[in-house]
Amino acid sequence: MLTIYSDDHHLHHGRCELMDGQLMPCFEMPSRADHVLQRVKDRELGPVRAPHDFGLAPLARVHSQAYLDFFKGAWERWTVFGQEGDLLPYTWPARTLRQVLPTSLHGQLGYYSFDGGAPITAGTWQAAYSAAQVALTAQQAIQTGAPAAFALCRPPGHHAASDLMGGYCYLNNAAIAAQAFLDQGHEKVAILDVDYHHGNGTQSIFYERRDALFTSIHGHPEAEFPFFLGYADELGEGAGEGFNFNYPLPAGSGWESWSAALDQACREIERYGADILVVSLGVDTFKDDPISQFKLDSPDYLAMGARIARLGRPTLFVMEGGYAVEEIGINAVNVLEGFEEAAQ
Ligand code: SP5
Ligand code: ZN
Repeated sequence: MLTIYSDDHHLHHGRCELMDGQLMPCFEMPSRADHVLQRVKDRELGPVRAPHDFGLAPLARVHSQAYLDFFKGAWERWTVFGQEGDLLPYTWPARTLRQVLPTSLHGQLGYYSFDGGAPITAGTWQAAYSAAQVALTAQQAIQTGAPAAFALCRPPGHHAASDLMGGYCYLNNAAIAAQAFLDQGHEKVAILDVDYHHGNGTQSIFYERRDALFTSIHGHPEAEFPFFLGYADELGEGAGEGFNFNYPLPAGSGWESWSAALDQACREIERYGADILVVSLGVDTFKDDPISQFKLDSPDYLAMGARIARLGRPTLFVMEGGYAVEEIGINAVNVLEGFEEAAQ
């Protein structure tokens, strides 16, 4: 399988995130992608290529222009304050407040974010921009005939909505690629989000549309980030009604219940008749993940890939979460190897 990868992800290394009530060192770090790349090479998964540059237009198909402009310019504005550290938001337009765009940097950052978990550093824009190009380059490989490809994206993307960053995510790599498939002639794209956390950004981007089916298996939002989306009764709205399926599972879930949810999601994808599949590949479902509560073990990821292969669709894998850094390469590449083994 072809892997697309850019070294630019090293430009993004947040110092701190606000999580569980405290400022903590970021769990989302450059060594994550380094380990995945190393495993791709060790296992001789296939060629590794650098991304092409498709520019901003395909990003603007998913994100608002105002959001892109803000994100691109935020660090420059922050340096004017003469601060040392990363930029984090601290006030959000919650209930009773107005959805109004203030002029101040901090006001605007609150407007364009939903948590304190996505720090902006000097290199964050470039890293996120390149990650989106990684996804688009892998998408193009499939568009031109490859049966599958792996977009080794970092930072991840599935929490980012049209005009919101959060949960380590800035640009929604999977949604940008899915939209590119639609813009290039596909009519039905299915997204399968297997990250431990609900892909609230991806869901919201496609919630009122029927040209993309969103399915997600994740920790129950009653008890898990992002808390405010990802419930089973979210089925889509308007033209998108019936094209959104969430499978929230309790803490402690292992392969038995997780794979039963995967079977259900796969059945929906088959019923939908997707002509292309985008997998938001997070491996923070791993038993030793430091911020997650599922119990998948490394061999389970081989079975996950095999089940996905049985869908028989051209498949784009987009890297999302996974914070057990030592094992992230084994687990992510196991999905890809399980897929390839079963696809033959
Ligand atoms: C892409 C992705 O996986 N983003 C995840 C962002 C999660 N941020 C909040 C994590 C809260 C973790 N709470 C863990 C409690 C265990 N002690
Ligand atoms: Zn996650």
